Amino acid sequence: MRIGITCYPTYGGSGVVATELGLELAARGHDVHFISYAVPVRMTAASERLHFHEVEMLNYPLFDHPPYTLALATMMYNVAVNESLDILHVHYAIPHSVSAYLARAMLASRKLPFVTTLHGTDITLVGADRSYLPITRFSIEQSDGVTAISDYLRRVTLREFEIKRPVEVIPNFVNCDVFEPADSDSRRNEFARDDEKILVHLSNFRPVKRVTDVVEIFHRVRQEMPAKLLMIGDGPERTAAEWLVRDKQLTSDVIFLGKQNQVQELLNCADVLLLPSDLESFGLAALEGMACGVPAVCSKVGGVPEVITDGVEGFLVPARDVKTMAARALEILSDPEKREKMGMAARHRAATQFCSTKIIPLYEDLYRRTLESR
Ligand code: GMT
Repeated sequence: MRIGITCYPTYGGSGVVATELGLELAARGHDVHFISYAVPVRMTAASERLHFHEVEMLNYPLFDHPPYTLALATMMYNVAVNESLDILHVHYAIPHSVSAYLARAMLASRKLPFVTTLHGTDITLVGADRSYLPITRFSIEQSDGVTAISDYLRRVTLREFEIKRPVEVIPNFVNCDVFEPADSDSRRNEFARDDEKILVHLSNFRPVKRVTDVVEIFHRVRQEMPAKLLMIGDGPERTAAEWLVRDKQLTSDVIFLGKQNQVQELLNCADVLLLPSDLESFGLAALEGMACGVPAVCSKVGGVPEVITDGVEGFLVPARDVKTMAARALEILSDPEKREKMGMAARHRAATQFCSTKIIPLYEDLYRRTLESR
């Protein structure tokens, strides 16, 4: 198939999922055309089946807000015509599904179905804003196929948006050959001494991620044992987190690594992953850690319980309860046997339920069904 994929190219779960999906589809012989305003962060591989089309914006003084939705729709139309696309797959409803709707309408005689994948904040935060709700609902209803990355998100979408059409759950996935437990080449020694434990956090440092809670949890752990915290990512809450690190006199134990691409190498150094978000529709970072054999301590919110069973692959704790999260992290870190057992369970769950080899065929099947039904 010739597949157009649109996503936000920035550091965020939906862009990561869309990019990894494109890479996997290309590896399986499909022609994949990414259409966005920048090359997606994890699109590091090059192949004859992977293409990128940049949406360029006309900056005319009249426009206070250049109309990206229209520029994107135009580029979708152009790529569809020039590359004979069979289908478009947009990740994150706003504004991508609206652009896809316009491109499909412009191509009426050729038929260009589009699939929308909902990721979370497009529904829970942005889409639920009353100013965006009607057009988000409209573009979801108009999509030829709709998927949500967890059953939690499917239920919220149907309820909040009163969607009448079916929404399928296709969970997020991880390449289990890339994200796998460390061998002897682990970079652990770059960050910690042998007697120190390593905790890790990976996100875009948005307020919903509660990165200051990560520091609070680490502070409590650090009072009990020698440890280091790796902070992977960047975003609006980094300054607050750095301030708290200085305030708690943890500067020599907390390492801010910024945005990284080869996150598997860093996850592989860790003993436990912290994800204390206020909300997660899925929690891709936790899954990537699990595939590397790292148990996670997460907030019990949204779709996270669909990925982690409390006490098996990690622990689920009510959001903002940093005291219990620290206690749970210590429980793992102070008991090597428990850490080993949970790490193995985490890897097993990731490999048996969320491996890309299991999930990518579900998307291929959806594309085929969507094409047949048009
Ligand atoms: O969490 C973010 O801030 C990024 C956001 C996105 O859309 O890029 O992530 C959402 O999609 C991820 C990939 O499907 C999920 O793993 C995250 O749980 C989800 N974030 C939230 O629901 C807050």
